[in-house]
Amino acid sequence: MLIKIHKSSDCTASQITPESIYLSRRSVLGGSLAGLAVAGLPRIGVASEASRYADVEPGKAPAWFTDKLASTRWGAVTVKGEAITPYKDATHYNNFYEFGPDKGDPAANAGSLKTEPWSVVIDGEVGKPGRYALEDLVKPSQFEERVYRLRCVEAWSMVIPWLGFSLAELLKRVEPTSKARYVRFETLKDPKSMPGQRSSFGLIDWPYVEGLRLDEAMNPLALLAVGMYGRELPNQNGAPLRLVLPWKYGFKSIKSIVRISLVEQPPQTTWQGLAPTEYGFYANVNPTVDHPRWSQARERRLPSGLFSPNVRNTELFNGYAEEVAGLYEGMDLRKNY
Ligand SMILES: Nc1nc2c(c(=O)[nH]1)N[C@H]1C(S)=C(S)[C@@H](COP(=O)(O)O)O[C@H]1N2
Ligand SMILES: [Mo]
Repeated sequence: MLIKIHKSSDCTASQITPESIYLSRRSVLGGSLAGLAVAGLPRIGVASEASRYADVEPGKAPAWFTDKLASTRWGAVTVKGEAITPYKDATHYNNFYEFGPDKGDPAANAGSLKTEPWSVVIDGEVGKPGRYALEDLVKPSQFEERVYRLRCVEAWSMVIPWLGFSLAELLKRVEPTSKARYVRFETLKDPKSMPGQRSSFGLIDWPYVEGLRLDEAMNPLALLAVGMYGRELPNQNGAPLRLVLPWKYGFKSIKSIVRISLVEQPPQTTWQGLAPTEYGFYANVNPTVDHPRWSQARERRLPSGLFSPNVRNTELFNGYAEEVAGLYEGMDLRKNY
């Protein structure tokens, strides 16, 4: 994302994806956000939930996570007729610069991240500020499985089944004041466990910061994820808590969140700070507004290889226009990129 143009070597990980994984890919049919919610399954362990996805190794999940699985709404949101990306690709082709600049670095290095105990500070323009233990944040929330497209600004994409809860629901609970207009999110800063923060890869001013307008944050599509593929989030995907905004470029979906602040002014975000002409505050997926160094009209859907590049057209708002276009009515999307 920084300075790299795509190389064909970027595809290596997906080219060696074993055939068993291709065969176990399922295509999921279903409704939209308001659509079908599959009834909660009887209470079973995390291992059997993970086996909903044949290619997933179950992890050792904390109690606050396993306890919620019993009442999870499985398949609450799905993508019609598009295959779910193999777990191996979703967990070994990552951007998480805290663990290094290359796609394989997060999987190789994120083991050092200590996700338990974890707490999140909620502050700024809220009636109920505080430092919340993750289990307390999660306890009142309804877990849902939502299958979303993820479109990176680098023109590759995946389809991922997330597990999480509505950001709007959490924000309402902490009672934003009438002055709150934006939400600012911050990732953990811990150079001891995050090699990217102590390396000479010094362009980023840590911690990683992202932001949304309050009405965007209140959109029902905005998800706080704690899991994917029926199990808890692997560290490289942003454990234990990350944002997922399927209508925006992937860099808005900030990982390993330690702070959520309700603020009056638009927050300065990491990528805007680095290259304001390339990465805007809104970063809505838009095939008609090119990145200054490449086209955004098309995307490589992973797994994508040299001989089957799996290229498709990019859709406005990544296919979620029905849900989010109203947020941007009257705005010039070319100026507000
Ligand atoms: N803290 C943090 N969050 C981050 C990033 C990062 O480098 N640091 N990369 C972003 C980018 S560019 C993308 S495309 C997505 C990738 O999410 P995934 O690895 O789970 O697919 O995470 C986003 N969130
Ligand atoms: Mo990205």
